[in-house]
Amino acid sequence: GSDSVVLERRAQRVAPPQMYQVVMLNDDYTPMEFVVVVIQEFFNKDREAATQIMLKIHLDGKAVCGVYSKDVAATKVDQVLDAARQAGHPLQCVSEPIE
Ligand code: NFA
Repeated sequence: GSDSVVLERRAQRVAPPQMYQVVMLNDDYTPMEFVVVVIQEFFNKDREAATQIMLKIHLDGKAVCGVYSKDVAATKVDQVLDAARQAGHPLQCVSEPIE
């Protein structure tokens, strides 16, 4: 009957994809302005939001810059590390599964 149709549709429903947060770490050497520009460029934040995230990293030791699918999060990490290395800064970031 119509109840079994509902149950079958529930059983077929797939789990949502695991999401990953990209966490940026503080260090003593990377200039604040560089961090703000990187957050604006790769995490699609305006200057005000990027500045707030940078200050949270500076004060707390780390902060979440964004939440993405696994592949996109890994690409964000690569982009940040490439930009930091090219500029000669030790800026670090990692992606980690949420929950
Ligand atoms: N702590 C760095 C400084 O004082 C700024 C910084 C912020 C570095 C966020 C890394 C991440 N120049």
